[in-house]
Amino acid sequence: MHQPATRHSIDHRALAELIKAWGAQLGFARIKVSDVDLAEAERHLGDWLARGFHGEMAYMSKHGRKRTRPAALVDGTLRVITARMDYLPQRMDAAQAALNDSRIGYISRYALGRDYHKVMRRKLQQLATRISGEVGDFGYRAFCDSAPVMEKALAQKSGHGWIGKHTNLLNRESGSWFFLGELYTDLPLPVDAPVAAHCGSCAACIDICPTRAIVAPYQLDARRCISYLTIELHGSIPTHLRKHVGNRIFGCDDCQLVCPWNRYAQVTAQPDFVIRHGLDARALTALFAWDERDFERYTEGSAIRRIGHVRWLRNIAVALGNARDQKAHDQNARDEDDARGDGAIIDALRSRQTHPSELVREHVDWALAQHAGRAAATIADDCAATTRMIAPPRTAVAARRPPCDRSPPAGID
Ligand code: B12
Ligand code: SF4
Ligand code: SF4
Repeated sequence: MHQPATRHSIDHRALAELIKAWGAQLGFARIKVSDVDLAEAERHLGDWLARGFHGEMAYMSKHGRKRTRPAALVDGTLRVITARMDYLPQRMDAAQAALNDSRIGYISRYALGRDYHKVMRRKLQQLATRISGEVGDFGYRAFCDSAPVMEKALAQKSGHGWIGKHTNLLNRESGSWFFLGELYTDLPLPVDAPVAAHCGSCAACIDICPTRAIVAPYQLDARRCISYLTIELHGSIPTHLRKHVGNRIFGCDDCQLVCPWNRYAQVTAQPDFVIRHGLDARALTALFAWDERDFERYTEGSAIRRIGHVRWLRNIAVALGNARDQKAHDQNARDEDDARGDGAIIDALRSRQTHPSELVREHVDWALAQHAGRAAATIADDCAATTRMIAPPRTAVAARRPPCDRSPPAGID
């Protein structure tokens, strides 16, 4: 039977290779090792917090130096075993198609399958168990977006890729559609080197961002980011940003969809990230009809559940306010609601006008006002067009007509 090595007899170089091989067997795309010097990231984090870019995310500021000093979080930490796992559940053109159809609820690709926090932490725990089978007891803690950890900076230092201008980590082989996780450890493993950045003069992510949240390369004002607005924010979505949220009801992927390096992204092989309940392309009206029990049932084991039913309705109300009656959509209708046109959207919104939550009611009222405003604008446009068609502007008839009553002027059949 295999005997664990004693601490002083461990060949750490060989062990690091073994850990990487086990990681691959567990489904990680890559495992690497970082040291614990995060001085540069600490400076950037300090600036980011000082500018208030974290908004309501108090957890980003409340742990002091623990976030940037791994040994302050877990005593004795010498190295960080960094892991990434691909999650893209389908080809990117399917994502783009859902985004382009304003009556579909767009859910970020990362949240369509099982909650990644659970998947990653379970696998990191399995990795730790295999390591202790080799070396005996050792000091470690597993993290995935679950503690004050600078995950991107640690992954960047250990060569998983570079931090792009959109502030996500990406690399040349697989783009950016992956999660990050870590094992903080007291094993003095050899560290991996960082890789060069390859954004060059590209600024596609900055240009595409619907809410102008990437205020400068590598700097994200989270308060404007749709991911923050739809997932982290508890209260009302600022009205000036609602139109720009479009049909994104949970997170946002635009800056990743446009990134040229994501042409090389692979669809995940992880069964855990397979799309559940057709959530990649469900009609907004169908999702809005979920009651609390439906919400609990359909989001079981999913990252979506953390926002709760009220914020789910808040987000969908905004998207319904932005949904357009496009005839083209009817040809792609996926269910009956979808085929009924704008009437179904208005009916759905009205059905929530008396919802017990003030937050929901306020967003529903906003959404209905959008449709009313658009209807009025359409009538005014139609009127102007009709007026232009029926008489030259300088004729007395055209000048005297009211803005629009949609009835043909006298003398026109
Ligand atoms: C807070 C948070 C958010 C916030 C803020 C995002 C942010 N950029 O900070 C919000 C809610 C907006 C968010 C959104 C998303 N998130 Co998030 N989020 C986090 C979290 C918890 C902390 C990130 C953090 O430390 N921010 C602090 C600031 C200071 O860091 P930063 O913006 O990255 O800045 C760094 C660099 O840009 C650079 N820098 C800063 N300023 C400057 C200036 C110059 C001149 C230079 C050169 C560099 C530089 O240094 C900084 C420190 O390394 C991490 C998990 C974790 N514990 O790390 C997940 C995490 C970053 N999120 C993740 C994901 C998947 C997302 C979304 C894609 C989800 C979605 N589809 O909606 C979006 C992407 C939005 C975006 N463009 O970043 C993944 C990213 C995986 C990857 N491949 O990078 C993580 C790592 C979770 C995980 N375990 O997988 N997220
Ligand atoms: S996730 Fe969306 S809103 Fe946030 S920075 Fe990227 S494109 Fe902008
Ligand atoms: S879109 Fe361009 S600038 Fe943005 S992360 Fe990708 S390569 Fe870098």
